[in-house]
Amino acid sequence: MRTVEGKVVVLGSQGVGKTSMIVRYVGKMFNHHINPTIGASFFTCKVNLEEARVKLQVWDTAGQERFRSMAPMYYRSANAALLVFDLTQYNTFTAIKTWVNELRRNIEGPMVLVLVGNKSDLENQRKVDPEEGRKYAVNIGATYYETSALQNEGIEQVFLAIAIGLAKLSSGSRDLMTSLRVYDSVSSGLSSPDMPLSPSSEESTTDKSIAFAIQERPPACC
Ligand SMILES: Nc1nc2c(ncn2[C@@H]2O[C@H](COP(=O)(O)OP(=O)(O)OP(=O)(O)O)[C@@H](O)[C@H]2O)c(=O)[nH]1
Ligand SMILES: [Mg+2]
Repeated sequence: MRTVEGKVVVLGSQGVGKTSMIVRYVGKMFNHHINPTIGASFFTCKVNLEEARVKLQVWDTAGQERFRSMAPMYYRSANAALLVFDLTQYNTFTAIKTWVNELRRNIEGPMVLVLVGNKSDLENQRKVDPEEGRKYAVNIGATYYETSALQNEGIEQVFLAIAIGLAKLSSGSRDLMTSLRVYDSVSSGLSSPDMPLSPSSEESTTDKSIAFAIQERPPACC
């Protein structure tokens, strides 16, 4: 079985629900008292597809303006970007366009893009039309999802889309191969302890684990 390891950066304005989405997916819960992310947090999870196992290293960035300058550290080596906005705050959708322009300016290789409008449970406060989100996603070559981390809607699909995108990227031409790690875990003997080949792990479609969550402090100002 082919194993693909890729880095995912999660970008978006403060408070759009980036961490809540990841915690919902990885931890299967919603924390009503989540703190704003400081610097960045790191999570890992695995998605088993028919054609490959995909191991995601997810970098959850901080949306607060004071951490903006740290973002390049995370997106430069990323194979996929999860671009999250809040469906009830139009300015957070506009902010995505700034992120996309920045990625275009700084990233040369191919990147899987997934655009997400979160907080779909707040339908009566919606400010971004689904059609507008969809159109913009097509424009930038992304897939579009609307989610509710609170009500656990659409979250699985988002991570599945990333995994499928990375698996496709890894089977593209060599010229397109980026920093993705691809190996055959059986024949190369590269199976790692955290990815056991036991029948139980094969049975599940997704295996999510919080490897560790770190809170990185920004470099001290001089
Ligand atoms: N109604 C609703 N609230 C949500 C949802 N997801 C997150 N929230 C709330 O939005 C607020 C911000 O959530 P976070 O996950 O911390 O947002 P973030 O994007 O990680 O924010 P930063 O780390 O500061 O960039 C919290 O009060 C969450 O409870 C959702 O799907 N629906
Ligand atoms: Mg956060």
